Amino acid sequence: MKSRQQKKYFFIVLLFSLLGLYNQCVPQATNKSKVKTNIEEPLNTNTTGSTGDNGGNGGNGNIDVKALSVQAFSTTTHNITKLRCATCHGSFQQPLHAVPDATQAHDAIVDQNKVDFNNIAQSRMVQKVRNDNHNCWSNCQADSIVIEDSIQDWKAERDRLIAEAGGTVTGDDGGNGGNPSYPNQTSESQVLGVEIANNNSDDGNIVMKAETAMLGTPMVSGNESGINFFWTPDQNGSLYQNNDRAAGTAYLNFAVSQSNQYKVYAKVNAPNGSDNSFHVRVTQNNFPVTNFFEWHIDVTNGFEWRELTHTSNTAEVAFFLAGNNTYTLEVKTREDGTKMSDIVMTGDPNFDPSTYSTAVKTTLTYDISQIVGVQGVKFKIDFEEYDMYSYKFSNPRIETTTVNVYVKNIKLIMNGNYNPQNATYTLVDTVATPLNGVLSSSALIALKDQGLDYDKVSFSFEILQVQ
Ligand SMILES: [Ca+2]
Ligand SMILES: [Ca+2]
Repeated sequence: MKSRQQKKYFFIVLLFSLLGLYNQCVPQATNKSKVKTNIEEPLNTNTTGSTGDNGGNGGNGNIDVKALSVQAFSTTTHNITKLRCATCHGSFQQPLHAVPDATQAHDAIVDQNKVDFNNIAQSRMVQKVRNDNHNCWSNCQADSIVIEDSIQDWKAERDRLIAEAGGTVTGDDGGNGGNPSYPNQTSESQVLGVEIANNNSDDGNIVMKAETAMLGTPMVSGNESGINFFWTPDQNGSLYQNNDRAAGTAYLNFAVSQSNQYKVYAKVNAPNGSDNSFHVRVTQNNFPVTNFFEWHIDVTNGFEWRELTHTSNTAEVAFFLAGNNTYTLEVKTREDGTKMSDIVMTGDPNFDPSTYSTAVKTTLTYDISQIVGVQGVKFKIDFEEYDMYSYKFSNPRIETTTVNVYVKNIKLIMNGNYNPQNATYTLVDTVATPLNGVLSSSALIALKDQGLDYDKVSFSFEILQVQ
């Protein structure tokens, strides 16, 4: 029997599906934040107060800074959101910054750090429109300026009201000013989405996601049941030669750290004998590194993993790539109607795609020399986006070349706060040595707080000292 929570979740998904038919309000990222909020509701109660007015409460005696901020907001940015964003963010779409109630709309922005009063241009509310072209109402650049100006007015008016009430603004947007402090805390990571983009770890398998491909028409992107792919839509049953300029091409850049013989696997949808082939090759600076492989794919049932082969004989393909180089994988349409999703290039002869997670992984690295008092000591932990709602952390380790380090009770701090649900590494009680710095073999699955575009993490250690 379904629990009440499951029914509620199902209803939300259904609601979003229906709404998605009528408007553009339901991009993936926001959809998940809606669901996340429902899951996490009980957890947020302790953070609301601490982030408060971006740390602006300190030292103002009995002046209610937040009330003044709401008052200022109601005559500035709130007018814009009510006018331009209410269709979605005024009713069902988190953050609810366009609802009629000024306090609720204000808190939706402030408590989720959508505005940075110290750097208004960098505020998520501005960036979302300026860089992400998020539901602009006219020209995205112009619209982002309207939002930016309104936030400037909001801040100026708020500060004026505070001054009028006899206070001063202190610790304005000190970020974590109101957050609790934790022992032996590392610096914060960058926003996790940036960490992933900058620091793709290489475990010998190179993952390429369809959604990162640069596409030349008639190759286009698509999404089915959450699976991103590219394809040339099946139109005239066309069959293209590999030198046909009319064929669509997907270009995927990748970096190789280790020299090796590489094989290629891809998750493909090849439903029948006329929709089941690609041309594939590797290039470097537009020069071919391999010839084109003519990949005839065994017909699939939906998306399935297949290994790249050559010609209708399906000869096995492996090719040498030199390490410390960047390359491009070119996937060219042969038969239209064939779809390609995730791709893995592997130097592992025993690679098994069915058990491999194509989530893009990265390693978070923290310099902890200041904490332990010895130069060159680092704390590292692998990170990936686990699913729509959660992150996965694994393989926490200390990198030390000269000293042993005693490590006890590690806490994951997300956006300045520790969530007791993320207690996996609090059990750590071990000594890391230059030969073996592994701290735990367990993985920690942590609920997202505000998503890849916002969340930053640091770590705290009850004990972290040279032994
Ligand atoms: Ca076809
Ligand atoms: Ca065929």
